[in-house]
Amino acid sequence: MKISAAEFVKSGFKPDHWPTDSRPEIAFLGRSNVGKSSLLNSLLQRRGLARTSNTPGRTQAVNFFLVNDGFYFVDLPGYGYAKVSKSMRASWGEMAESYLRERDELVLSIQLIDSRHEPTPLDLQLNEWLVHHEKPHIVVATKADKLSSNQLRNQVRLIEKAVPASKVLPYSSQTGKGREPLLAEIEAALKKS
Ligand SMILES: Nc1nc2c(ncn2[C@@H]2O[C@H](COP(=O)(O)OP(=O)(O)OP(=O)(O)O)[C@@H](O)[C@H]2O)c(=O)[nH]1
Ligand SMILES: [Mg+2]
Repeated sequence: MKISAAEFVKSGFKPDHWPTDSRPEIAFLGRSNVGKSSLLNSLLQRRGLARTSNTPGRTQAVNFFLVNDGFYFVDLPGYGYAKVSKSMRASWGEMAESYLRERDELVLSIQLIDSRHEPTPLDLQLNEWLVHHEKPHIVVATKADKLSSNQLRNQVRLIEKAVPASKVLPYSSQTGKGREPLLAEIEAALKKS
């Protein structure tokens, strides 16, 4: 898939702010600072389109980016940022949760997990939620450039074991590794929609 155009459209803090044109949507989910906005920029090859930061919780609203005038990339707030977290609801922006629950336009959820670490309990909880609700999804192991190829292989295996019902793809927003296979997954999900 070739990206010919990409633009920020809007930030939504509640469902009536979401686009109403029924174009299909691809959502990026994962804990704060895992690299959601960076992944989105890397896929679109547009540095700085989605704001990235070292400060966790940078993305607070649901941000919509129109791609090729045909579909949206949706950058969701990160979870695991609230100080105390007993459940996904308590720890994660309510926006993100209601988006996932209600959004009919959602054709693919891209769940990001940091390749350097074991999935967190919230990562596992979200993954189980996606599997249980039969949401089409893929897991991306982020920041792959921070590991040697040996380490990366081991970490991907570890993540695969933790999310056995999901496909796992390594990715580096720094080098673009994993970009083509992930774009192919996105294209396939759009074709099905
Ligand atoms: N080396 C490396 N650093 C990365 C990669 N992806 C993201 N980062 C860095 O990780 C930090 C967080 O990235 P963001 O893309 O802002 O993370 P986010 O998931 O959108 O964070 P929130 O919006 O706070 O939920 C930034 O300092 C990025 O530069 C990657 O593939 N490789
Ligand atoms: Mg972000």
